[in-house]
Amino acid sequence: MKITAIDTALLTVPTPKPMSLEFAHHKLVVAEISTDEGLKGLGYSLVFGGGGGEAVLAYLEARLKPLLLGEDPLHVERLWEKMYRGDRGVRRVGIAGMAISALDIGLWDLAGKAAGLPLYQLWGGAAERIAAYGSGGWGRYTEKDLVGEAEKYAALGCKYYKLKIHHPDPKANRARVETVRKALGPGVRLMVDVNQKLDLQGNIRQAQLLEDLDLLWYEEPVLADDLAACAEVSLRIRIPVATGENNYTRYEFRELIERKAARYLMPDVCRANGYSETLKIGHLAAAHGVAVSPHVVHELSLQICGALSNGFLVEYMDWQPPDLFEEMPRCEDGHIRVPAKPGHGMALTKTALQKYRS
Ligand code: SMN
Ligand code: MG
Repeated sequence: MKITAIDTALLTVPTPKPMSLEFAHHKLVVAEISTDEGLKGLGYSLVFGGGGGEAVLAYLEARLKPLLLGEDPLHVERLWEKMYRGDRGVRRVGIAGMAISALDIGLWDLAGKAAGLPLYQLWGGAAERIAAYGSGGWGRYTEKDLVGEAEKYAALGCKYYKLKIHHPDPKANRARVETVRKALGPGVRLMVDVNQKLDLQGNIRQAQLLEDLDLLWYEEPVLADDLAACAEVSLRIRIPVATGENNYTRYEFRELIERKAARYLMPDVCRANGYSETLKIGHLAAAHGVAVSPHVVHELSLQICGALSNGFLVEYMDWQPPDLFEEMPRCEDGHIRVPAKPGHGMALTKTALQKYRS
């Protein structure tokens, strides 16, 4: 089989309320890989909030696409290496990592379709239904928005809900967490997300104020670049730390593991150089008894959790308009079934490209 064309597009997709209070839209960098045998693979990278989407597309088009044209798509590992080693002066993080991710996801979609298997089964098959946590709780939400969103996920059976703690006053963050906890009751456990906004002392103070609330995890305490600081937070606070959505390679995750910087690792398949690298990160984590809870894009991440015995929760953000994908995996009883179609199972609707093209 040979790759004959890669058609790309940048989609700008509006978000619903209350998410729109924080982000008006997200962008999707889409790559459809065609072959001489008629089989096609869909790859995309979700650019949350949209910032940098144009650059991801430009790097993919100019530097990566020429490396794949004419190649056999079933040699995914070999093609991943070719892309990863293509520009040694550009580290495969940030924009370049997101561009490789889109193509790697498209190559795996093709491989799954060629094998006639959903990816989680091709990769070993650990589970076909994955527990999901409701996620959102952004800083611009009022308490009413916050509780409304949390209750919506609880009504779908989700046993966990994650909110942001972005207020500069740690007591205000505590009050928001308490409000949600009171509204949901003991049946739903909470997680909090700092999104890199604090330093070591700030985290120690904030975490102390939250310690009695039985939180499942305390997320991304410090700048994602500073793995040493994350390790120090992990050592000094009593809530388990989760991190990884802004870490990109097996090497960064190895260091997070070695430094015992987190109890939960959260690679993002659209950032961390695709399914190929995320699977390696997942297996590395398994060797150290660390759980993997992939970051957002649950529709794609389900395949990773379904393939890993140390796969934990998928992050469920229900924001996609119904005319974007043909079928969006739905949450029932707090769980989402891994798509059973060959490949990753996701397809854009016939109208999505026209309607959302930037
Ligand atoms: C988050 C940040 C940026 C994009 C999507 C989601 C957030 C999370 O940190 O973990 O949900
Ligand atoms: Mg986060």
